[in-house]
Amino acid sequence: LSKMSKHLTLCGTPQVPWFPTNLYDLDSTGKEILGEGTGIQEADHPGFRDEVYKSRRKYISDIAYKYSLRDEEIPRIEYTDDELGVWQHCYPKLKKHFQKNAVKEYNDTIKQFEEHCGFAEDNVPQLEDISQYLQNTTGWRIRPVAGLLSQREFFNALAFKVFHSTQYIRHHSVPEYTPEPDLLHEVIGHGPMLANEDYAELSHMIGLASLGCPDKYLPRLGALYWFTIEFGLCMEAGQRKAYGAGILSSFGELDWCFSDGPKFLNLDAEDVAENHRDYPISTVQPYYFVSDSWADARETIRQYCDSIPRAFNVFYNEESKTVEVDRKI
Ligand code: HBI
Ligand code: FE
Repeated sequence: LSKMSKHLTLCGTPQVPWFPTNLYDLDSTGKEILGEGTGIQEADHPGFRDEVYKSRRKYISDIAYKYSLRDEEIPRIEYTDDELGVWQHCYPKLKKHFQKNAVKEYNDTIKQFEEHCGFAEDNVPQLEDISQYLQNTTGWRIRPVAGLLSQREFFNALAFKVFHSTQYIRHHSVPEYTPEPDLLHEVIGHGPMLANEDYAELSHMIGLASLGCPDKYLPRLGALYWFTIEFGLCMEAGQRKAYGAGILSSFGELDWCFSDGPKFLNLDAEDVAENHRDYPISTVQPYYFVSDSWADARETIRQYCDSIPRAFNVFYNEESKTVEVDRKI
């Protein structure tokens, strides 16, 4: 109750849900996993009958549950031959698409990741090495998580430049399919872009806007996150290029997105938040949103975030890794 009362007096409005104001507050979150994170329930999950795989998932999930942001480092995983095999199959094959279809910023950072974070065709990178690199470039860091979090918890962390990343790898029987975010989606899709300020700022704005926001805005911010950070495209020298992690980490999305199949709409944050909240999560996207530039993407997201009714403003203090809350007069 003390936390709640502190925020309540700070914000002075009864309907403000609790939100973290210190990086280490996040250690008390991220424990409730939606979907298959804690064990594989769905019979259509490729690992459903594989006891070895299920105990492997539990072992890796336990690392996430035990980890604290105050710890020296995220424990390193000795990936098995099966897990390395999935990486060796996917990473080189995905890379073939990037030169032509990924934004320049992505291609620049992938080179850095190969130099500094152990990215190689025959090596699975460690979350700790990526987190260290991010902390030294854009100030972002990774926190291991066992699976999908609530939108409230996932977005709260973005306000502190914390990206929750899974550490397990999809089942080796279908290397090109995963029913849930796995290490490949996170480190090939999201990782490189979090090292770029223009892209990382989009996630940070959404995170800050989510702090203590009324519940009804979470699915709206979710749609915004989905059509930018997960499936966004940006114009580059007159060509559409992908920056969304859900595109860059998926063979199906890359093939479809760069075919003449999908519709492409101009990114308008208000339109996305109000009219595009019912996107499919297990098939390719019927349409994508494109921005003319990073500045355009930032501007429309900022405008929407500023329009969310909240009796206070928040400011992220990079040095102290805290969020300062100022009541609007
Ligand atoms: N949880 N661990 C995790 N990773 C995500 O990408 C994630 C999540 N919870 C909610 C969520 N994403 C969605 O709201 C967004 O993808 C829109
Ligand atoms: Fe993702």
